[in-house]
Amino acid sequence: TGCGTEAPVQDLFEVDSANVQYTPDFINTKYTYRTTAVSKNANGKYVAAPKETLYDFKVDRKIPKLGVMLVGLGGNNGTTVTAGIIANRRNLVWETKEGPRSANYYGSVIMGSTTKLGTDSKSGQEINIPFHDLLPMVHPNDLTIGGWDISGMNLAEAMDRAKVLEPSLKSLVRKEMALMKPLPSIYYPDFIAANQEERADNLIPGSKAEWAHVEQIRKDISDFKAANGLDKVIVQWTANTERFADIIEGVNDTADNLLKAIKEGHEEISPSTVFAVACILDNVPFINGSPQNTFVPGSIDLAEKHGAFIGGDDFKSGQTKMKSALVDFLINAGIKLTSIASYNHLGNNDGMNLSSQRQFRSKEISKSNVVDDMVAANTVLYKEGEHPDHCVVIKYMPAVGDDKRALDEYYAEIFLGGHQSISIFNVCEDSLLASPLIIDLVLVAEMMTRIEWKAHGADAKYAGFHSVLSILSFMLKAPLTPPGTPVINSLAKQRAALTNIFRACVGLDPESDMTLEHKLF
Ligand code: NAI
Ligand code: DG6
Repeated sequence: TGCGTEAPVQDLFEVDSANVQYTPDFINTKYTYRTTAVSKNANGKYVAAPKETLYDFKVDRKIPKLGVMLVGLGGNNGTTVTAGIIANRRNLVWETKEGPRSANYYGSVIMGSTTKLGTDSKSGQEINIPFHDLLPMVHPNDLTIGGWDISGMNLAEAMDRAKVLEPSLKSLVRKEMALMKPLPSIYYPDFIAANQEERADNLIPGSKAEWAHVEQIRKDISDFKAANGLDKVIVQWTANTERFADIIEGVNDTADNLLKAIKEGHEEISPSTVFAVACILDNVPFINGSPQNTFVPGSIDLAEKHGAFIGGDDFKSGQTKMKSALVDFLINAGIKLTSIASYNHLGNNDGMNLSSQRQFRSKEISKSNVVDDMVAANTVLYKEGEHPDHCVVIKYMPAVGDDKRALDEYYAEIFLGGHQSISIFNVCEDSLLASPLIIDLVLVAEMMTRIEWKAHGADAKYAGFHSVLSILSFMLKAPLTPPGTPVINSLAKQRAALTNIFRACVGLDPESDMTLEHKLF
């Protein structure tokens, strides 16, 4: 290793570089960030100049005992992810009509995918390692799970209601799930569909925002932490999609106004924003897995003031994940995509909530914006302001339950006026696709709490990443980014950002895939 002590044996690899030092507690790295600065000269010609910036990264190697609290614990996602973690922790195997199945983390980029570490110095072959081993990350089997729901069902009954898991698997986790009961939550009926009222039987009193709600949530988190001997907690919203909140000057536009509005019981503050505020005040990372505008400007301002992490919005599981890969492929292949017709129907409780217009509108917005940056980047195919037609339809069809059907038609113009049509029929088992994303969001958000960096030099002070964790974009449909910074929707770019930031933390250059070592004649 560089000039420090040996990396502990639990690390799968160590970096042999003078720029990287391992101590028992930290990995310290001097990293050269190489970019290209572009300007225009007097003749209007672009001038591209290679630029180098030196940073110091510091990664805390101590893996904490981590808790995750889900808002919406008794829903389809909440029960599926909980049962999935129990199944993995206990290495369960269960019978299905196709034979025995065993617990896995398929669908999690952190637990189910690998990344290229480098090239074998002797054979020239790629060496790939599990993504999870790039940095010292929490293992999902070690997560302690808790949370809130407006429905008071224990998780065994709630997983039956969800109709997601095989009966044979349910019977193996039933005992443990039955012992788990969501904490009472806040319910402001105007924010979710009226058809949800029936399940709202586990409530903290009050039907609009109030400061006591913030305090109760903060208490719930600190009680959960103490009761389970946890070092850290991450909170994630996987509750019903809310309608958008109006952005009102003096109410939710700044941190101070937002706090005041909650104290005054303003009706335009949503439950998800109240949860976000409670978490931010205690520096508990808060991630929004639904499409609504939880992060009104005042909550982003508050997070920045407290240096607290927030991330969102809306899990990107089946149809949209496919879209952010396919549109990237088409446009980068020089094919002019002219329309996307995206239809889907589903029959779970999420679908029932989305059958209400105002909640559907939140989802429509988050599903519609996912191609904007890819279109805007291709100035050869699209004139300024030109955009493919894009239509999103969602219908509630109880019979198909959680097995959402997504039908997409991509229509594109090709060489010399020809056309290419791609039709996709995608059966997205909604909660089984979303649950691994919930895990990834927790693991990455936690990792980010242990990374500090600064400009290289004696005077600079270490700091964390910006409060808005745009590194989580791969898992999210409408990625929240620091105010004024670009949104990246391309799935490939999102994964590259995640991989290469992690590589930078251990002093490794971005993986360029140039493989020049194999190309010299
Ligand atoms: P679900 O309807 O089964 O579960 C939501 C749960 O939240 C319910 O148990 C409900 O009682 C509870 N809830 C509602 N308001 C609450 C509040 N104020 N406090 C605490 N609990 C509350 O829905 P599902 O399928 O689990 O999805 C959850 C959210 O994730 C939805 O907003 C959905 O749009 C979003 N989502 C789901 C994806 C998926 O593939 N399953 C992907 C992308 C987003
Ligand atoms: C209808 O699309 C219901 C939604 O909640 C989705 O199932 C969820 O947002 C996942 O969407 P996608 O587009 O990532 O499959």
